[in-house]
Amino acid sequence: MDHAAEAQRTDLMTITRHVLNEQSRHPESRGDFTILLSHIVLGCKFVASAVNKAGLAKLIGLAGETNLQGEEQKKLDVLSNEVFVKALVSSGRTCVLVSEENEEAIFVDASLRGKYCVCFDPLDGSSNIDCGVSIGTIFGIYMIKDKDNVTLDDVLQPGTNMLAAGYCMYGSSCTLVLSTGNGVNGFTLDPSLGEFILTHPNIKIPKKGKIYSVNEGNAKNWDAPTAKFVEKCKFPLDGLSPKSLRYIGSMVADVHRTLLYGGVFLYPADKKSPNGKLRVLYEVFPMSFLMEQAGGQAFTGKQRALELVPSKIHDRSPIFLGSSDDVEEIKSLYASQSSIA
Ligand code: AFP
Repeated sequence: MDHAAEAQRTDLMTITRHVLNEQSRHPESRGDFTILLSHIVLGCKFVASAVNKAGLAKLIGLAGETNLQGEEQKKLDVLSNEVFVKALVSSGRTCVLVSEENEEAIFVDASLRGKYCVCFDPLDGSSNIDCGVSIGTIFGIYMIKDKDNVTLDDVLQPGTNMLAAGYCMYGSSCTLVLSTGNGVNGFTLDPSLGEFILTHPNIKIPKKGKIYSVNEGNAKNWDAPTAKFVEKCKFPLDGLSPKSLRYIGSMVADVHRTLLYGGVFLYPADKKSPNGKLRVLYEVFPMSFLMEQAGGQAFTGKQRALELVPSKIHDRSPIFLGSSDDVEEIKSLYASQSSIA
């Protein structure tokens, strides 16, 4: 990057300007999505600032509660959740919210109701907070079917119905990656301006990658296709170099690297967790949407991930996502297993 030229840049594409540009291509649009997004962006900025200050402010540490997955909740999780719920409700554009931190869906009061449903994990990867490793917020946005008759079915929709998805990574820089169904764009927070600036336009994942990303500590419980795929990554039969293993254990960071460098991220089913670990509505769907929009694929071991239909808001699913050729290889391993069975 030419830093001198960057410093002189005067035509900045902020995330708001970008979304307004997209909106102008839909003359019927009344700006509701732009308003909703600006509230999500506000939440991300708040969490970015809280994450940066956490060590100093002694925000790190247990809040003394456990969330519904039985995980210890950190203060930052609690804070981030409160910030996002309040930001989304006050946007006046949401109707139903599903958060990783709330057992039940939140139905917004009729006076503040809008047409969007947002499913989100306010601070994913929270076990990484104490050691300063990248963590993130993940979100997926749907449109409700009938504003006057809102039910859980409005969020229990297949991922193919999602209008937009994104994540914000709180790492060495703060990066917000967004797709509104027209490709994927990445914006980096300029702390001096307090604005997300377009830095990664039209992200396309490489067709094939050199990295695989998985928690190999679970290998003894994997099914045969997963074990075979990982074996092939390490000992390729076709004379190619082995793939490198990279695993942070923070989905946003692992998926962000996969999106930019290519390769595959997997959190498969295993004997102990037949549905894997990751949650459909606010982990699997948004990341699968982004992967497909960037030219990659997302597969559950049985089907295209976005075609799942969750039956409960905190459902989990195995997931394999990343470069198209790599996911294709996994699909064919599962296909040959089912043809043997
Ligand atoms: P935490 O929020 O408990 O750190 O879990 C993070 C996460 O949901 C996701 O971000 C990671 O990809 C995955 O779990 C890591 O799981 P393992 O620790 O089992 O590898």
